[in-house]
Amino acid sequence: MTCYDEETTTPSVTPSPRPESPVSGSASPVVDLFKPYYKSHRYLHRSEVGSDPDILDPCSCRTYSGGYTVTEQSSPVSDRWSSAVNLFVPQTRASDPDSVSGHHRKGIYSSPHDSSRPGPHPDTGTGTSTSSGGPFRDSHERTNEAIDVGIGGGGVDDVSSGAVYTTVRIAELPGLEIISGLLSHELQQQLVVDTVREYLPPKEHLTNLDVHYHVPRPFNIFDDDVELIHKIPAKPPLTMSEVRAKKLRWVTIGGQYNWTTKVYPSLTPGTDGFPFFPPRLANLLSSIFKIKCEAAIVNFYSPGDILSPHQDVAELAKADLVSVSLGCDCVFYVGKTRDSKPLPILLRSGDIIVMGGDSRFAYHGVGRVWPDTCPSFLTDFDPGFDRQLYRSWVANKRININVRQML
Ligand SMILES: O=C(O)CCC(=O)C(=O)O
Repeated sequence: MTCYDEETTTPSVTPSPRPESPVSGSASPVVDLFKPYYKSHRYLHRSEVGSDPDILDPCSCRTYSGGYTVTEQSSPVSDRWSSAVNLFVPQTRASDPDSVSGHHRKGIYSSPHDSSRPGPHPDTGTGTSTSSGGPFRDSHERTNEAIDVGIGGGGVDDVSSGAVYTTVRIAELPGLEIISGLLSHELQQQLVVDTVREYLPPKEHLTNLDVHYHVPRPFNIFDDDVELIHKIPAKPPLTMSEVRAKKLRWVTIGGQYNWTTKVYPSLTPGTDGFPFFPPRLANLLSSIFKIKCEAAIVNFYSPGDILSPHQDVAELAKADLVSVSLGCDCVFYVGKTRDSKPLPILLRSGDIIVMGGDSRFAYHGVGRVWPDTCPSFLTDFDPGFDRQLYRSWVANKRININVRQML
């Protein structure tokens, strides 16, 4: 891993030392074109993003003029997805009349132009625009059109009416999709709760902390009565508030990728002894994406953390990689190779990046996580555990659920 600065708290255990991909063609890059972006965005304020034409905002693509060819499509949400969502969100929460529920009911899906989000409101003007030569239409206009005429798209085959989501594609990066508006607020809440309740606790689910500490299992990051004892007796323990504040960087679920040997376990997914992959999450994602969910890394970012550019090449499968963003906003970089100009993308809570096809092995990384940008629907609800602790933890966190098919 190349670390561009000292901001990453635990560089030796951050999830980025990926091997070089055979598809990149070159051994080590001659010129690293990602590096200047990390440097220049390091102190970029969130309010400045809207006026930076070099950063693609999936909610207002027409302001982008950074050189990539951007197209945007609105699509109705499918019945298949609605059913998967209803299975995912427990009935008690789904039946809350003030919240969301129900098949096809409007409001189950968050708007890609969510007005409850912090930061500048996206541009909802009308008309036809071009990025660097690629025509696209304003997403608001397309959204209405999609509702009115009920056209499909984005691989959805069983089309329902009402809810829509948007897919942004980049001509120079075929197979890359940025999807907004597919995950309702309630679904995002449930994913964050599941991260704490289901993904972190099992002893099979290793975290970056396991390298140096005895992590108590089931691991409960809100249990302030316990400390994590250092494996070297002379070293001080870690308090749970330090864990929450910055020290916890990732947990692996399902097939446990070994960051030292850089291989997945030899066990076949689904056979005895293979670590548990949460079935509801698998069902949810595989209902719409071309992936068998077998392994995932859940990344936890605090403001100041970065993830250096890398490729994800450990998986034998060429299936899509599906990456879900929750919590604070960030700038995500993606480029074909390390020495091609990366595309900076503003990611918000609920956005999904799909890396498939020719972009499955693209270089990517995270350059900046903005403090105080976690949407209120993720901070102000009852998560079922200590509300104060939860709130102060999530308010400045970005959580990324990065799901892969191994074989
Ligand atoms: O946090 C993200 O959006 C990307 C994470 C990632 O690239 C990875 O875990 O390999």
